[in-house]
Amino acid sequence: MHFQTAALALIASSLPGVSAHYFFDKLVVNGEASSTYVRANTRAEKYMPTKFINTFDNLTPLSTDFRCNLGATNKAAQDTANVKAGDSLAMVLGVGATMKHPGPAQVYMSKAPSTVAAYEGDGEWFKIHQETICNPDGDIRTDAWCTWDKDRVSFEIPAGIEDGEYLVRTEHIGLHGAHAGEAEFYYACAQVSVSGGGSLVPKDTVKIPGVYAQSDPEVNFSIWGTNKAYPEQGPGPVVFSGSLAPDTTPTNENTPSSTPTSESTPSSTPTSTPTGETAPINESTPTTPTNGQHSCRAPTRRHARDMKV
Ligand SMILES: [Cu+2]
Repeated sequence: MHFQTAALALIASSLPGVSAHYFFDKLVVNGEASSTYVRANTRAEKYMPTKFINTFDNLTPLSTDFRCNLGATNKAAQDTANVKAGDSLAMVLGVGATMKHPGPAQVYMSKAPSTVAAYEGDGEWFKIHQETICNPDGDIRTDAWCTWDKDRVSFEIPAGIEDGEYLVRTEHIGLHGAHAGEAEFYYACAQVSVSGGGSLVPKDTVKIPGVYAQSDPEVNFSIWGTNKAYPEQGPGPVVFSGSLAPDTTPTNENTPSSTPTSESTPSSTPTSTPTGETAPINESTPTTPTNGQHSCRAPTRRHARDMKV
């Protein structure tokens, strides 16, 4: 339910122990959810997102701890999950939260040189899963997104990857503030040991940090006003298919007529750093979102609408 007045929201935000925003804290293996495989972060308020600006705990997507979250890059989880290549897994949000922010989800993996418990994620990362728009007729501010109101991101360990120990990083990006440079990143790492795999080494790899720039159209995107289509590839690199056929050979003769220019900032997206934290700078942006979207700009704000009061 939505709060009608700021006063009520303020009261709600001061309630102790009430969850706001969200965090991934469980890995589902063979149908069983366990938090022992997931690296815990050390945030004072661990459900708060990382942002490029007006962030929390001084963490941004350009920080080393953007790999696994604050304090979790060099701190092992309790356990490492034994999984098979091809297995279906999921990462689940804590405290019964659901992803009630519009935006995509991604899952990345990075192979540890030895044990994943000792691995700080400074190697190559590849994307194994991506969820963007599932319901094109839906509202891009809410239920158009595959992730909308779900409590988990489900994915498969690619069948062809090499055996070994890996970090698995699941991430959801809330885009409601992205028009003003304030995309919200929610992410955590699980530890897995893969067996039964193949010999494929993914090519489209990235470093974390480094996977996103603030000007990337996928994270600098307005869901307000007149919407453009969300970039199909999603944030970061292309998804590794895990198949034996290299995906470098075009399967039809219609090669793209032009090199995508998507690295440049879309003209309708605000490119300047917001001058203030208050009003969206796009005039077509509703000043008061009416669908339950709140602004997460001020560090003191909470998700009043997520609170069951
Ligand atoms: Cu938020």
